Amino acid sequence: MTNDSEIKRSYLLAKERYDRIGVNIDGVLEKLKNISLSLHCWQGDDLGGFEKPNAHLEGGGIQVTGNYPGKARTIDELRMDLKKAYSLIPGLHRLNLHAIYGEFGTGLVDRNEISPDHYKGWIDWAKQENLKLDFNATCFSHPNADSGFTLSSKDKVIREFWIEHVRRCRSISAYMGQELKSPCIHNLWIPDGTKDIPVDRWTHRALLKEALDKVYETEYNPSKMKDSLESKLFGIGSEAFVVGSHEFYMGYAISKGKMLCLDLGHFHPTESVADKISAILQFLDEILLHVSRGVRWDSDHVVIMNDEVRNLAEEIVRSNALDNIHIALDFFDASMNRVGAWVIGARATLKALLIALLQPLEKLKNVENEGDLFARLAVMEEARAMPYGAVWNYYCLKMDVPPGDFWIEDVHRYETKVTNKRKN
Ligand code: RNT
Ligand code: ZN
Repeated sequence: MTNDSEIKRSYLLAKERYDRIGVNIDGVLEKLKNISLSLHCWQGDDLGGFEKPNAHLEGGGIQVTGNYPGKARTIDELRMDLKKAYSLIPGLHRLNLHAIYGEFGTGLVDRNEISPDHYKGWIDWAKQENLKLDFNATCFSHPNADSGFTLSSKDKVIREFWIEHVRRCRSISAYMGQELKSPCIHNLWIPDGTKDIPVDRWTHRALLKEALDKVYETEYNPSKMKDSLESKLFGIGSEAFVVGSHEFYMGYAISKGKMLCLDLGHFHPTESVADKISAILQFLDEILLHVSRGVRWDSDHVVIMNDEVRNLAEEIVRSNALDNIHIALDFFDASMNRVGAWVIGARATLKALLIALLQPLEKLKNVENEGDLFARLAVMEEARAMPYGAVWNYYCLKMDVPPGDFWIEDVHRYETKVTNKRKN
């Protein structure tokens, strides 16, 4: 049982301390409440999807490892698990779907045949649950992606197949956005690249540019859908060359007014994604973030509140860019309870945003402008010891979700009652 009065008492003490450093907690909590994370459906079933015959995640530069029991096997199970996860995350959030999660009936509906009808069930469910949707083309786990190339393939038939898929995904996104009255972000990531040093980088990039121009021919009203493009440094099997690199998509996005998607796991380990925010937003109005955690060769570990995530949140707040940044989660770990993984990542991201909103920004700007560099660093350091945990617990209580670690037992209970009964 949570001790509500203790949480309130700690909060009031914390509030006094924040007042003293010039931070208005009520304003902060109001801002936090307005932030919606886009929760990725694919953590719930290890990116399996619901195509028949079942697609297997093979190749495509990404890999899920682990065989923890209880993954969602059907759309209903996935919805049930998502609902559980949302109930443990404070705030109102979005759902990020991949194209392979449609309701395709019993036959095979190939990727170049999908239509809004296949996602009607998700839209109805989203309406019922008061969720908004985002969407992604699935350009991997398919025989036409086996060569390692999709939109940038030298094979015209393959290229056209994927162009058709992505075009359809954009129209499905527009339909979702219209139905749910909130712009649906359609994010495009393709696995294209090579394991070893290629000779002809040029042709693949030229082909990708040409294919993208076809994909984006149809213009949609931004009140219905918005496009974003996601770069990557390397993937499994594409260590030497990735067609859709950061420079490639940044050039494309800026020249066409599209959004850029920055995935925390897709850059050199010492490169700071936080630093890119204020640079890119000089040229683009909006950015999509894939909050993830890279660990050595993997770019998709469960998000925790590490320095990278904290720095990112801080930079968003310092750039006054909360309205320009869309925050999605992107990780998949099949070695632990999947609902728990969603909740860890979402709560960590929100906590980082809370800490960022609680920073004594005015004070920091003043000492910086005065050239007092020692004080700037000292204020930052002392801010780390402020009692944000008490504010977080109070916020959870206010938002009607378990504070502190009380949600862990909820996940265990759900595991015993629901997911452990699934025979995979
Ligand atoms: C892959 C990208 C991409 C995927 C999802 C499933 O490296 O990060 O965003 O994780 O599309
Ligand atoms: Zn990503």
